[in-house]
Amino acid sequence: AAVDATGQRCGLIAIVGKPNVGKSTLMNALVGQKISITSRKAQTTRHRITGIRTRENTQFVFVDTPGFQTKHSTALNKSLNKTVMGAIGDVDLILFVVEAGSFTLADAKVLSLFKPGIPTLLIANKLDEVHRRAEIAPWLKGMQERHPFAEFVPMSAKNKGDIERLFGICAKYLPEQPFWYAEDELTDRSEKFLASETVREKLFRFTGDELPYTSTVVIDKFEEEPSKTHKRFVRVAATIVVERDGHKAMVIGEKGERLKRISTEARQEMERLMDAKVFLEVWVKVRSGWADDEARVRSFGYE
Ligand code: GDP
Ligand code: K
Ligand code: MG
Repeated sequence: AAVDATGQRCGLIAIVGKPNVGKSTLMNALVGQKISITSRKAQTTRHRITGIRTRENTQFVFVDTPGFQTKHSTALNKSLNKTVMGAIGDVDLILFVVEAGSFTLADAKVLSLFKPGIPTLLIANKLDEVHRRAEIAPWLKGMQERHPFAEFVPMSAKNKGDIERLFGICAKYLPEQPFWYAEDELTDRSEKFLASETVREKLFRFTGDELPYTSTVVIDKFEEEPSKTHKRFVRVAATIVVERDGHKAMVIGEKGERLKRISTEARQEMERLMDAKVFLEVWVKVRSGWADDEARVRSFGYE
């Protein structure tokens, strides 16, 4: 390979796996900031999200992806899977994330999508939840027989030491070329996009398992206004779209308590993220069947 005169390395690293294995948690730990929303529910991540981290002469451009959906074939799920496929086509390295010690049919399905030739690391995440560590070695040996992984990385996305080690491993696979982004850039996503994701995360977090995944958030207004009292002032109006009247009642909660909590926490997080004073209004609307309606799925911002 040609040696780049700047001595810089830079490349694209896709984070891929079935739902809930910790992809977004890993991405946020690598970026050092919360860029991608996380929750214990599948379908939390619905878009391709780029997270950037520049360390000395290396720029890591991570791509977090939705978990590959193998269960229901709605228009939304098809769109999510397309996003995953698009993200793994042309990268320098794939981080294939599974839960340490486990390999299910859903994991196998994801692995079968990989084109040969792209170096792939097996990230055996949530090692902290494995109580019988002795079983990991034979499990890794079995994984070695399934796929020619470049390396095995048993780790916990929550452990800073493991993240440090992972940076060292990833750097080796990135080509020598000048940086693509400014050194302090963290994501290629807009503040408006991050605002809608923030509302969606709080929605997922504060509604129990009773709220189906077929809800989404649309930003109706995102305007920065001049302010005498604040460095930045941003006015945001968001609509939570649900499928049924019953779901709407669930989101609003008794005397509006739940919606208030969602709004307050979302606003606080937006203020941290944007370093601005935020005025946030959140509405709830019913649009039955939107997740099965291709045109609607597109109009709500999915690819
Ligand atoms: P994704 O769907 O693959 O993006 O998964 P998320 O990042 O949203 O994480 C799913 C759940 O797993 C969340 O509740 C995380 O807090 C949890 N999680 C992620 N990484 C770890 C880890 O290393 N250890 C443990 N114990 N939990 C983790
Ligand atoms: K999740
Ligand atoms: Mg995710």
